[in-house]
Amino acid sequence: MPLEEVERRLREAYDRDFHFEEGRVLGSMCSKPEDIAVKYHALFSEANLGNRGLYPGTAELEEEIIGDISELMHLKGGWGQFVGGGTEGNITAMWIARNLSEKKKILAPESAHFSMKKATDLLAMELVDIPLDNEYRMDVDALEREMDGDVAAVMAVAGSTELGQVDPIKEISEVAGDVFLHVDAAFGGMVLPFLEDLGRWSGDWDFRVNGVDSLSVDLHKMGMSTVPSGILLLKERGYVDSISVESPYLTTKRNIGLAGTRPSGAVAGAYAVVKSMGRKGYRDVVKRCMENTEYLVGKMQDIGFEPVIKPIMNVVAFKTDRAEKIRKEMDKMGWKISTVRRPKAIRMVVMPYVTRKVIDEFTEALDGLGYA
Ligand code: 0PR
Repeated sequence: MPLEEVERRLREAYDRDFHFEEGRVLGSMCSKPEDIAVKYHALFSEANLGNRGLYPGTAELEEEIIGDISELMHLKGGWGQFVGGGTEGNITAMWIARNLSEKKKILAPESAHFSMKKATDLLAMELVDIPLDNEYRMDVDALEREMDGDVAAVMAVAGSTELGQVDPIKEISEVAGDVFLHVDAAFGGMVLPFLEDLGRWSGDWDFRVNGVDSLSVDLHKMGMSTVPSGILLLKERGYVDSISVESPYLTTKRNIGLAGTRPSGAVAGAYAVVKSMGRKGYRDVVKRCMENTEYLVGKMQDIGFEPVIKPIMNVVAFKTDRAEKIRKEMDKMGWKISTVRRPKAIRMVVMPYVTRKVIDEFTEALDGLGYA
């Protein structure tokens, strides 16, 4: 194709996509990455940490950010690596738990992300859904009833996909005892530390809880960095021996993780955004998102919708029997929201690009449907 034609075709596809800055996507857990993240992601586009020895510079950036995020999650020592996202984080954690325990059962809350189904399918493990309490957190008594000698891992969620709810991780850890405990903080990991700073959250949910063995957190969600940017943290470095394989023809003797070639531009992108925003930068973003979430709740209540739970983070769902109908009709008007199955609800994620003006326009359009 002539270059002009190629570029025209790319532009056309780009224009057909929805873009966060247009403000009409209210159901995404990703955000427009910071400019500095995009710039340095592009600069490091050829880097491949799968063959670490060729990229000592990028490897150093990875180590530094893993160190910073470990500190944020109160992990001292341990081990961490960039992964493709929450899915790869969850699958890798379950892979380790299976190999360490040589057992097959995973106990996870009903609210767990669907990537847990992929994990158990791929690893030929068995996923047992643990029911939720009336606040939609994992029911610890129900977990206790399911604990037996076949359990390879318990997993808990810190910031559930549908409601932004946080499981009672300390209590879960007490019930799990010595069994491997994984925390999925894909979304909440870059929200909860700053909610704590703001006095909006208290209670341990990360490596401060002694029994937590692994935790995944995504920088391409509330970390404001480029896709794909997940991080998996392990309490003990030795855990990776259970999944590492010999890689004789590479610059390192053993290869660790699901991916071979690893998309490492995202590491530079993450470095750029984490270091330039710092704790204060993220705290300010979370503060604004929470204020806008509360503004959305107020506006929704004004037009007759009630939240399923008082939002803990910037994910909020509103009860309605007509969730799917509302989603479709709002979609026709260009608004992208998502739905929750249980309880039936419409769901919004108040990402940094969701402004009060957008919320006003959205609630006005929703009110016009007359479905409250
Ligand atoms: N764990 C939790 C708690 C999640 O919410 C998600 C994704 C994952 C794991 C999996 O993460 P990756 O998708 O990075 O592998 N949650 C959203 C979802 O699947 C992600 C999302 C992102 C949805 C952008 C919509 C969107 O526009 O629903």
